[in-house]
Amino acid sequence: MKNLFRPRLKQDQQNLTLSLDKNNIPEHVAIIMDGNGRWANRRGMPRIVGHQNGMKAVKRTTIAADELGIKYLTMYAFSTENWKRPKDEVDFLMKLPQEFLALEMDELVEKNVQVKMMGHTDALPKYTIAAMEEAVKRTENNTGLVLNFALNYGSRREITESLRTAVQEIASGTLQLEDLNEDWISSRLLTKGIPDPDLLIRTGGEIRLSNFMLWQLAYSEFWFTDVYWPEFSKEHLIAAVAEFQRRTRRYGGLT
Ligand code: V07
Repeated sequence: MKNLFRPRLKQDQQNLTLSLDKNNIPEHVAIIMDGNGRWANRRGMPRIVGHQNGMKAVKRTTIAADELGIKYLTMYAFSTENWKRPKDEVDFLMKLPQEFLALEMDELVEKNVQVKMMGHTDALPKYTIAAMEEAVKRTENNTGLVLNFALNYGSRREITESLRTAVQEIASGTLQLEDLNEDWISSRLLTKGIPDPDLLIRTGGEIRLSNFMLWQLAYSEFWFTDVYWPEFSKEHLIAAVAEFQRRTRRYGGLT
């Protein structure tokens, strides 16, 4: 099952990186990190081992993205649909932010990464929220790559809530109907202050959006791979960015 063509040498990786156009690096990359459970199953291990290894891939990919010059990285860690999974698995997932903080954060803090969060956090256990808030707080003065975790995120709910706000503000007279435009809506979404993704990556073989950033991905390039998330490496990220550059080159200078 091992991919014999995956470059293993630092030199190969540098050559791959050098093949990219430095002037056309996507500013914001969003990732649907799928295939953790299946990766574990294939090895005869419990699904949670897949999630554990998925967490390591989060750190690895963040560092790789930073090295390529990507400025914003949004990672879909838990969807509003994920509550339907077995309770044991959900309980385990809810402990991952804590574990990430304990095991993986030091290196990211050192690399000047800023952690942000988007999602409907009300429904999460207290210790999950506490760990996320600590990750955000520990990095709030950092100025490097923004690592934005989507946790208990659902795009239709996000859009629905902005619509409710709009109707309320119009009813109370604080918003005029003619001022309700695309910019107003964008400014009320959970991504406020973050540019729309230039590139969406989904691992794990499924070719769908699964209620992820429906508004924000309107003009993004999509890149899908069968690779399971725990196996995602810098080479895959470079391949995705290279494909992004091939597709956007024809507009060169015009966009
Ligand atoms: C989760 C690991 C990645 C693969 C996809 C699902 C499992 C990192 C976090 C995290 C979240 C917030 C934070 C620090 C770390 C995380 C969940 C699941 C729920 F401040 N990975 N990861 N959270 N997985």
